[in-house]
Order: sequence, then structure tokens, then C-alpha cells
Amino acid sequence: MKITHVEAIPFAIPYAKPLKFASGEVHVAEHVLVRVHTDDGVVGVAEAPPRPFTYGETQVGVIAVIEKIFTPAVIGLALTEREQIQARLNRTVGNPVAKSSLDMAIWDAMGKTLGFQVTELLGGYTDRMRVSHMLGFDEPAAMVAEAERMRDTYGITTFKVKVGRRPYSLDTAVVRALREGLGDGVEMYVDGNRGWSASESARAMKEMTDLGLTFAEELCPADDVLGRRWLVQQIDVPFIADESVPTPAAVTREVLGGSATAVSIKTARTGFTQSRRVHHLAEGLGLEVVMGNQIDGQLGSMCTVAFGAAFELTSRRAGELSNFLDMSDDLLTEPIEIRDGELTIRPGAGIGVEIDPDKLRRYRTD
Ligand code: MUC
Ligand code: MG
Repeated sequence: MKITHVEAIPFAIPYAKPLKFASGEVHVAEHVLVRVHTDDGVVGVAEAPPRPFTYGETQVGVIAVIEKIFTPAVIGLALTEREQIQARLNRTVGNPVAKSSLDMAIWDAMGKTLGFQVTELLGGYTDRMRVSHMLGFDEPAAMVAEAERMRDTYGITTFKVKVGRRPYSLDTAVVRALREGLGDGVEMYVDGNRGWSASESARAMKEMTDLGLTFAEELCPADDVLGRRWLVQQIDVPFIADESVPTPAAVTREVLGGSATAVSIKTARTGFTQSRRVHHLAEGLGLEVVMGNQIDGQLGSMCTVAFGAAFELTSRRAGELSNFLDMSDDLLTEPIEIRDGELTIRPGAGIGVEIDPDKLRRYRTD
């Protein structure tokens, strides 16, 4: 059960369809595969997707902090000493994606050692989640066609629409076209990635009041403190904090400060250990929760569903689990599949996935 060795392996897999949004665009999944080895010969895996435009982390930075700071801090600890591991990781500020990948690989190793799925160890509420698909910037007709393809091929009926462009009419036209094209049977919400000002956001949301949106996410920066509070009071749907809440403390601050009324939990950013804290906080405060997507590959998406399925609150809403479909390939021996609008936990122990050695050889860049 003791950690003997940690690997941080860079890999790059191109996107067949790049994702574009207000704070950036992603053309290649330049991620890091993290493997935690134990003295029993068990290997836990997880994936770190660095997002420089959101947290300032890069692929080389993730590898450097894992190799130089985090690995020496956790070698020799038992997998079960997770709070001790957290305390040691948290001596370093920031680096949420690097910390989370190590935390999740440790949970995977623990599940494999004990013979339980991670979702069982976390809470075991259910074994599946409904899927929400994130639609990146494009022309209205192309975004409607993508949503129709997701609905017809995978049974997905919940869509998160990226907004935050200027003028905002570019985005309100898309949301209107989606509602007209897909009808009232689909659920839609919008995510601005801080692209608009508070007043632009208020005007855009007013223009879309007849479109039946479920949520609005990060329409303007949380750092525009008074503007953001004013906006949250203007609109009549829950306002999701995403990149403004990289830690449980930030959730408390933003929610109690009136800058958010719902929260996105991303396992890529808070792992399993810190995501559990965010979940408990959300439950205690009575917040709605959406399991978000950090533009994860298949391994990251399985981590999201492992966590989301563990609790009633996180499995109530569709989770953002489908953007791996836009990648040209992935690393798993058995690709994950969305069926009837749902993603299901794999039966095996841990996160329930295996890395294909040939694919890793093909895509690793070290
Ligand atoms: C999202 O929900 O914002 C885009 C940027 C990022 O940090 O995550 C993605 C999705
Ligand atoms: Mg977001």
C-alpha cells in the first residue's frame, strides 16, 4: 500500500474538432498521464489536462512540479494516508490540475488494491450519469447540426452552449437557433468563460429569457466583484461558478459573497479528495451542482463520472462527459461509450480503465 514511484508522462493527441470558447481554444490534447506505483505492484492512473488560460499551468510545468516537489513529498506514504498526502501537496500553492491528477491516481491505486471501484469508495450512489455536451463557438447552423448529431447518435439531450463573444448577439443568435432547431425537449445552459462584462451579460440574458435556459456559468469575471454580484441578482436562473472556484475556500467566498448560486465540480481541478469537500459544502449550503469538463480525455471523463455517480447531488444533473468525442484518438484499451445519453462506470476496481501500451507509445512526447 506504500507509494514507491510516480511517473508523469507527457502526451499529445490532436482534436478532430478543436474546441473554441471565450477564454481560449484547444487544438491538441497536450496532457500528462500520471502513474502511481506501490510496493504491492499496483499502478494507479489519472490524467492532467493543463489549462494555461484558466489556471496558469502548462504541460512542462505539471511534470516539473510533480517530479520535483510532489513525488518526493508522497514517496513512502500509504495510499490510505490521503489527508497527509493532501497536507503535503497543499504546502505548494496553486497547481490544481497537477495536484488533482496525483490525488486521483492514488485513489485509483487504492481501489485496485482493495478491490473496489472508486465510485463505491467515494459514496456509491449510482453507477451512471446522464451526459451534457459542450458546444464550442461556431456558426449557428454548424452548432445546431452538432447538437442534432449528439442527440441522434448518442441520445444526449442536455447542451452547454459556449457564449461570451462580442457583440453578444453572435451568441444569442446561436442559442435561439438551437432552441428553434431542437425544440423544448432539450435542456440548455450557457457558459461565458468571463468573456462579457456584467452589463453585457445582463442584456444578453434578458434577450434570451424566452429560451428556457437552466443555468448561466461564469458570464463575467468574479474579480469584477460588484458587477458580478449585481448580475447574479438580475438573472432568474442559478449562476454557476466554475473557474472562479478552484478550491473549497473559493466556493465559500464566491457563494457567501453573492457572486454565484451554483457550482461546477471538475475532478481535473479538485481531484477526488477536494471535490468531495466541495460536494459536502454545496450540499450544506443548498447549492445546485454540475459535474464540469476541463476538456478531458477518456480517462479524465471516467474520473468525472466516478465522482459524479458517487453522490445523489452530483448525479442529479447531466454531467459534462462527452468532449472526448472530439479527440482523434485516446489512450484506453477499451474506448468508453455513451449510450442512450448516459455514461456508465466500468465494472473493474479503481477507475476501471486500462492504458493501451501501444497507444501510449504512439502519443507520448518524452
Ligand atoms: C468550461 O466549463 O469552462 C473551458 C475552459 C475551461 O477551463 O474549461 C472548459 C470548459
Ligand atoms: Mg465553464
